[in-house]
Amino acid sequence: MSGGKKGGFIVSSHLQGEAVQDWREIVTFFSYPTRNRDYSRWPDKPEAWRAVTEEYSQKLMELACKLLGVLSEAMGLETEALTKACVDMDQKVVVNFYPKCPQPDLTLGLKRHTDPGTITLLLQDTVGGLQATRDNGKTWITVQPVEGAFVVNLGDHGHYLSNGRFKNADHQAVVNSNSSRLSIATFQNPAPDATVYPLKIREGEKSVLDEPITFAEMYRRKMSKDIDIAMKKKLAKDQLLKDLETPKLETKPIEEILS
Ligand SMILES: O=C(O)CCC(=O)C(=O)O
Ligand SMILES: [Fe+2]
Repeated sequence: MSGGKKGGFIVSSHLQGEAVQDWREIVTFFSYPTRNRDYSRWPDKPEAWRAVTEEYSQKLMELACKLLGVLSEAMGLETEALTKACVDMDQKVVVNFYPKCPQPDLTLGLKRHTDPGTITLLLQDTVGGLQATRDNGKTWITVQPVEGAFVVNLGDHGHYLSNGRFKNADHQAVVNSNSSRLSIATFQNPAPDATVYPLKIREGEKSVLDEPITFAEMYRRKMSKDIDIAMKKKLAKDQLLKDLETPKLETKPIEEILS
């Protein structure tokens, strides 16, 4: 299998030119809409994998829609409002494998980010490593694994549709030197041409978006911002390495030199 837009096996980070790559391997596949299923990129072993995965995808799609129904009602909208705004719901499953890392302080399994889509359901094993921040990265809270439970994350799309009422979770995954870790993230996203704009703006509120845009455009802007940040970090790191390599001229007080 190969990586890329249609799914497959990918080692490490997806952003080109990053100074520090993610310490993870992923298998990803697109499960909804069903016409997007490219079975040639789905693992063919073990044999039951495809049937189990299809059932899992369907069950998670149902659960995600149920949760979006509850959130729509919490916004004072009809139950189907959020799923309707997604037009044709898209689902992508990502199996994250984080190998043991001999020097976990030097890297991250998955760098800090928000998920771009509407709602993510994450199943994690008992190792733990998912962290979230509410104060822009000053402190991190570990999301303790609960066996058989899903972590529910709202993504950027969910954030915009609710006009910021539902926060997009700012999160990362750390690695450790004792055990490898596995998590399965199931992302529910809107169709690429779905409109991104708050469904309801309450009195006295300002829209979090200046104008309606498509989800494809929202994603493009997010990626170009991420690539820009990655490039700046890489430049800063290269400069630091260059500075460290340049021999330093010893500075002495003038009296010492003249004495
Ligand atoms: O592995 C985790 O705990 C986080 C995974 C995640 O955030 C993602 O795949 O977007
Ligand atoms: Fe994530």
